[in-house]
Amino acid sequence: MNEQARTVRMPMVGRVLEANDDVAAMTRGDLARRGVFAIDLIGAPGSGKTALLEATLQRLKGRRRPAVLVGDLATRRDADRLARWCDRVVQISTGEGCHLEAGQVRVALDQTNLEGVDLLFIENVGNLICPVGFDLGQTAKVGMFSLTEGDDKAAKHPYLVAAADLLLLNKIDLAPHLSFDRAGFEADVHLLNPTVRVLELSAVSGQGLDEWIAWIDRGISAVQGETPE
Ligand SMILES: Nc1nc2c(ncn2[C@@H]2O[C@H](COP(=O)(O)OP(=O)(O)O)[C@@H](O)[C@H]2O)c(=O)[nH]1
Ligand SMILES: [Mg+2]
Ligand SMILES: [Zn+2]
Repeated sequence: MNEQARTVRMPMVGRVLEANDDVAAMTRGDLARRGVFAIDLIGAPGSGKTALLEATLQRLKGRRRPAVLVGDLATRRDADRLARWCDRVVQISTGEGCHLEAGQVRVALDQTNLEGVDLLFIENVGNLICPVGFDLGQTAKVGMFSLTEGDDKAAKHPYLVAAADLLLLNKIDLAPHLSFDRAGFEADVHLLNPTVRVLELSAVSGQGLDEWIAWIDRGISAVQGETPE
């Protein structure tokens, strides 16, 4: 057998904590009662999660009332970046934890004034693998890939692709400098999740942000039982 080509299948790091799902269900109920559209944003370190949230918060200023939870092993650098644009930001320090869990989100929400909040962003720990298996009580899971990661990453991370309600392909401004097969990437995505939308965008140039904001607006309308404009 060709050793280089051998594949060893590993079980998904998944629903190891049933208690996690119970806590997530409570959070989901609370957020739904409050009319909060909650997004769990999952992507690799450096894919541009915080950059996208910075650009998004700027665009939503004065029009929506967002809150943000951001998970990292260490530092509150992301929270400091985001606090420039939003006054309800909580950094969750996970220590050695490589994903957020529902209990951490619940504690952070208890420390957040949710009065009037209609939108919650949860920036998960930079990791494409185990965050997928931990329900946080979100309304939607958004997966982020970026051009600098290479066009094979959707195929290599099937659980995120399959679980995502929306996939973002960030750093599209760098396309002229990279050999990234966008059609091949989309084909891999749609083999794993035929209906998911792939939204190409750039947190830096702003390309695609109108569509992203429109998707968020539709999510808020749906949660609040409004007819979308
Ligand atoms: N060219 C380009 N750079 C980006 C874009 N989004 C993020 N970056 C850069 O990528 C790096 C990592 O971004 P960051 O938001 O910290 O990623 P995170 O770890 O996923 O939160 C930073 O240097 C950003 O300026 C983008 O759309 N285009
Ligand atoms: Mg970040
Ligand atoms: Zn983990």
